[in-house]
Amino acid sequence: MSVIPTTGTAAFEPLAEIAESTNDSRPSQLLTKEDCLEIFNQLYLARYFDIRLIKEKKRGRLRGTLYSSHNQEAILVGALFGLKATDWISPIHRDMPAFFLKDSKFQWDDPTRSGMSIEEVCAQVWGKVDSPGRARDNWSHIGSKSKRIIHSTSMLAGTIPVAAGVVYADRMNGGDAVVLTFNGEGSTAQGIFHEAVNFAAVHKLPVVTIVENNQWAYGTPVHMGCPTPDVADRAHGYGIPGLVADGQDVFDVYDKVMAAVEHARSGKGPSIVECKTFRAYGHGDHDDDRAMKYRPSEEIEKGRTRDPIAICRESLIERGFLSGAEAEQYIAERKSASEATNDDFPPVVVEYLNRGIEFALNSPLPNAEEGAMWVFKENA
Ligand SMILES: Cc1ncc(C[n+]2csc(CCOP(=O)(O)OP(=O)(O)O)c2C)c(N)n1
Ligand SMILES: [Mg+2]
Repeated sequence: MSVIPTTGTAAFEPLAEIAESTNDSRPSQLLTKEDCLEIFNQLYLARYFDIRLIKEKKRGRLRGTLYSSHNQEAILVGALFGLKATDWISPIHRDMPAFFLKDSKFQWDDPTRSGMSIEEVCAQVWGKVDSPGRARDNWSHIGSKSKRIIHSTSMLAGTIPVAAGVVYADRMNGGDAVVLTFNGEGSTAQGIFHEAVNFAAVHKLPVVTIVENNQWAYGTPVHMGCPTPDVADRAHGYGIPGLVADGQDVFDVYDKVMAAVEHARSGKGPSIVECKTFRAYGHGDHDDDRAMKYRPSEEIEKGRTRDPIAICRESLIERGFLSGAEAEQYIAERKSASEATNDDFPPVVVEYLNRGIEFALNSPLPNAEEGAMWVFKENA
């Protein structure tokens, strides 16, 4: 994996260092054993959330469209792990776990942390009154100013200009916040993507654009949406760095995003971090059967071989952080929702999500009168 060649000016030094650094000097090598095990648990949590929702829907306990993040969890966990609580994020449809993973390092249950609680997120998924969206919109269409999560919308790439504006304002107020915007590779072909990244580049705003390149935008393959070999090549046009990360390797994502975050925080401006991955299922669950037809079966099989949980497990064994029976305790990798059971996941993960689901099931539906509220300004 390498930094895409840029103009080679000194402004890009920290990112160039990452590309050239030896294994020992990468940011992830400074992570402690506890950090690494926490990252491993977060991967399990993101995977379990996905698998459990698929099971819940099959049981008829859930409605709505599932945009699975299966096989893409390392991007969310690796990108979010090194952020400060004061940083902003801008997730989209495939990033549901980002809402509860933000600022969750060792403090999943802390109500004051700068991320949504698992209860809030589950209530959102179940369309209940205690959710941020109060059943008014799609699952991922939520945000929180106080938790520094930019409200997700359906308009692909439409939140990047919002993100740029938010950190522009933060800088003017003396803050040092960075924003991570998450986007599919298909979204990078939108006009607004170019406008927003250009604006961020001109004003040297601390905007890190994460591109989750899962090779498909609904039924459109990446080569029909992007003419360059890497989506990160688009960075050339804005005079900003473009990095390519192995999206299956949580530590490679962490390294590249941390380099981009440091670059942004120190005032050197935005960058693009493309994370190469593969969409495990259909665009949404309504598209699962069709996706088996428009994508060759060999491609699907190959794209799902490098499971992020397995790759993280191997790294932890290599670093001596996992060994013996402990290393083989919970084998969740390469299992579909119908194959995986609770025994494939650490109990802490299962219990955490159970609490969220329990809360959602017990939360009431909103009153019907709410349907006409908040469209126009309400009288206080
Ligand atoms: C501006 C805009 N055009 C089209 C759509 C419909 N749409 C929703 S998701 C999607 C595919 C997005 O692909 P990508 O950006 O690669 O993200 P992925 O779903 O693969 O994670 C499309 C075409 C939309 N929501 N917004
Ligand atoms: Mg895509």
